[in-house]
Amino acid sequence: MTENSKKRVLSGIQPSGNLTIGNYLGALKQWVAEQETYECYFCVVDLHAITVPQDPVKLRAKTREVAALYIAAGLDPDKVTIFVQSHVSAHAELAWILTCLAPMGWLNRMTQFKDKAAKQQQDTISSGLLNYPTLMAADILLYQAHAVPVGDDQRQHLEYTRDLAQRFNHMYGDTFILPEVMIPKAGARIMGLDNPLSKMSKSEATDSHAIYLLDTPSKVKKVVMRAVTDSLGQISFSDIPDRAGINNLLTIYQSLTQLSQEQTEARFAGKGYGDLKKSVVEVVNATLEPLQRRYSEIIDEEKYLDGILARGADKAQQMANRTLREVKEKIGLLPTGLSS
Ligand code: ATP
Ligand code: LTN
Repeated sequence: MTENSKKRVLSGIQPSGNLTIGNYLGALKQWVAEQETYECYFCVVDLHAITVPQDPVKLRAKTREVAALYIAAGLDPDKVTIFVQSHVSAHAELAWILTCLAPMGWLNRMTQFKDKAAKQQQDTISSGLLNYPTLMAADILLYQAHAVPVGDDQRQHLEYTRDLAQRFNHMYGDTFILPEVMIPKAGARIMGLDNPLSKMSKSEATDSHAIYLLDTPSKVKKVVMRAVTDSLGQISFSDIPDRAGINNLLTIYQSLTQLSQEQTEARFAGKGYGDLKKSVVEVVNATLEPLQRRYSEIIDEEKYLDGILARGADKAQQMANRTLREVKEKIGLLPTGLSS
């Protein structure tokens, strides 16, 4: 298939902390699998990260770190476009245009906003946090993405993106492709190891909450061996809340080994929770070892990484500006008169 006849995919991760195994299983792992089939755009969504307070020095470092992890996880910069969201100003511009079209009621319903706002002091919640899904819609619609590979928590934001695209198309004529959400069959929602009823999240502060992609083998072992389970002693998949800890460990194991649920359960027949935890430690460390090796090669090669991001921004700009020009024309913004 030629580049132009391929369907397009866009996705992104916020440089808001250390990437977790949840980010890997819900997002990165599917991205790597899709790079052969789709024309792919993967961005580090720094403008999303600043919807909550960030330290400027850390934000810059995390942005490079996340980009390096994209490559270390297996994305090939010669096949996919890797870029930093704020390097392509069309994102912020389209986000503003869509903000003027987005009913407040739609935004007020977003569960991620409610969850994140609940964790902050009322008077410090930014209007950017409320508008976050509109920026995400702009990210996706600028590239006329057919599909968006994300974890389960982003389903509602994708519906919002489609609704907004439909609204624009209805008001100004067909402009945007309506993107489909692409959720992995296993690993779409990895839960916290300290609290298997809440989603594993990179901005959660506690020590025993997550497996981070750059954790040492001994840190992985410590956090997995401490993971919350139950006292039933039964190793099987289950959606009963009391069994969420075991379900989560089995899910991590299953997603990393690519086994079916049946095969996974069969592997642990007659075994105890300690055996399951040890096996999870083994597969996690076997996955992280080559990723971390590659990461340490890339992160110190500043020129290599910056070159990839510069080329990525160039390529992304071409696509994004084409869509933005069309949008501006349709809504009646006066062109500069300069041909670009
Ligand atoms: P934050 O805590 O800063 O909100 P996050 O860890 O939830 O961050 P995002 O940057 O918002 O991560 O998400 C990046 C991608 O990773 C999204 O596609 C999201 O659905 C996916 N993802 C995040 N956490 C998980 C998880 N626990 N399980 C599966 N997928 C996840
Ligand atoms: N909102 C997403 C991150 C994100 C994203 C995107 C994902 C921002 N823009 C565009 C897919 C496509 C999240 O995971 N919290």
